[in-house]
Amino acid sequence: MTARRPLPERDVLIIVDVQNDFCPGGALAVPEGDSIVAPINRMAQRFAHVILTQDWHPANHTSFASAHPGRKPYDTILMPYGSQTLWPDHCVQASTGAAFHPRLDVPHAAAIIRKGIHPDIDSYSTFYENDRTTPTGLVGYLGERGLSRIFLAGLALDFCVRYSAEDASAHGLEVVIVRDCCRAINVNGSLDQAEAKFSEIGARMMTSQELV
Ligand code: VGL
Ligand code: ZN
Repeated sequence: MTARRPLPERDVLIIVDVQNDFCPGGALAVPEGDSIVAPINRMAQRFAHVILTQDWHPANHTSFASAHPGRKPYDTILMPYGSQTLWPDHCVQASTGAAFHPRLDVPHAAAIIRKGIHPDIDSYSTFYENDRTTPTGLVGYLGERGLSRIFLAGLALDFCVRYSAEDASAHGLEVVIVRDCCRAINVNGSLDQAEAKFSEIGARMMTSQELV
């Protein structure tokens, strides 16, 4: 891609969960999670369409290990909607941990999709909750605006970014992963599984240097 040529009108950048709790010092810190903030800010300037997502759980959310006596973070349990990794309490609605990283600077973002708001179900994908059927409305939002190619950046590569990519691809959207603008949690083989999924769905890998 030639530098500075305007991106096609159908392109949208989705910045996933760049929140304090997913950065070093946070409750569910992703290694180097904060290192993606500066390149994301730079790259976002090239996009006319930007959407932010925000993990946004009620206290006692079912994805928290603390809600399951005898369980600890990173255990896996079976929920009515399938298998669920249990997490430390994180991104509790309106807490400092749930706030965007203070250096995230994307004032032209047009929408914020909040996910994981229902007490009894987790949500990684920014399109569907983990039952894979309860929608967030993002498919309709993108469709109505004619946005058909999504660039994904953020945290965590092996959870929210991965499931967002899968759902987007299932809806016929073209998916680009901006690899240097993502970081992974990497628990129980999740990073390898995510990479395998990305190639299975034909997601394109790019770097932010190719975009700025
Ligand atoms: C996420 C674990 C728990 C994510 C959210 O956004 O990737 N991961 N909640
Ligand atoms: Zn969460």
